[in-house]
Amino acid sequence: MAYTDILYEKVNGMAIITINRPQVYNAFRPKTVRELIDAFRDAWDDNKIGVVVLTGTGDKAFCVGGDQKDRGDDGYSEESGLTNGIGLEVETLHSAIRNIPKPVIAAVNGYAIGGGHVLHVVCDLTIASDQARFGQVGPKVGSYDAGFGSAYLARVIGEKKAREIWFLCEQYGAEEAKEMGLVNKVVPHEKLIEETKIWCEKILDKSPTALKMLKYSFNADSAHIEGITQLSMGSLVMYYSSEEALEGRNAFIEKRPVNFRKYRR
Ligand code: S0N
Repeated sequence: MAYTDILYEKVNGMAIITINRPQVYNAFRPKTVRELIDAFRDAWDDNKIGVVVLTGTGDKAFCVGGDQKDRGDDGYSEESGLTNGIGLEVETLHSAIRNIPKPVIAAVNGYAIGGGHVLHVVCDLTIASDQARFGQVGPKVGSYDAGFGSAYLARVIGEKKAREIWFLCEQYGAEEAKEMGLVNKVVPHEKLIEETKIWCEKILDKSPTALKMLKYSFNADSAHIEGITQLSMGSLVMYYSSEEALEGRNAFIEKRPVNFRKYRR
């Protein structure tokens, strides 16, 4: 597959996948998600690869979720040609990140927001630049991820904090994210890739089979969330075509305050 939306390189046992849409803060469209799945598949199949890094181009953003400018009135299906779901294969991407039998490290270089935040949550480890910002925005823009994005997040940082993140839609700095247990390490911005590679080297020194079995055993305890994700995406496609959800998308695109209060009647 020829990539336009991501960069993909393999160096000394590491596969580095970079979301490359800086003009929209590395938001993803259907093609981006397909390319990410393809790259994870390639890293999965390549026995020389022992660890995968997911990051974003530039200083501003890791990924800010679905591209709101590409979102139609009933999801993203026009562009993707998909007949099911919201038109973005995010559930397949989440499964690829979770099930690839090698550790995946998110190197968060800026905003990790919305669906972009969920991507780092499902990675095995997260190393954050001190400039990184974390948060969910679904209830502000007429969307939600009620699978790994919420149920698994609650396992990582606890129910109260996970509910706060989704219900208030605020942003959190890197140090605060570390205190919550949302990231493993915070490093000065300019050291992010260097430190991530040091972690990769440490992982590459370890037994690949032991790492694979440990990853599978960690996953087993939360595997049922995949079913919740499928239900979530199935309901999201219906929600996306509602006037209420479109108010969220339109307010963001039109750069105006959102008015969800009119739907509380
Ligand atoms: C990222 C934010 C906080 C940055 O704010 P800041 O610094 O004030 O910059 P802006 O001027 O707002 O943005 C800079 C430029 O980037 C564009 N842009 C930003 N985000 C997006 C986006 N998601 N899609 C398209 N363009 C984006 C801005 O428009 C601006 O460009 P110009 O100047 O040309 O207008 C802030 O921008 C922000 O909050 N963005 C919204 C993020 C967002 O809505 N993400 C989608 C969130 N969705 C969910 O959370 C739903 C659940 C979910 O994760 C999911 C699950 C399954 C499938 C899809 C999704 C999904 O993500 O939709």
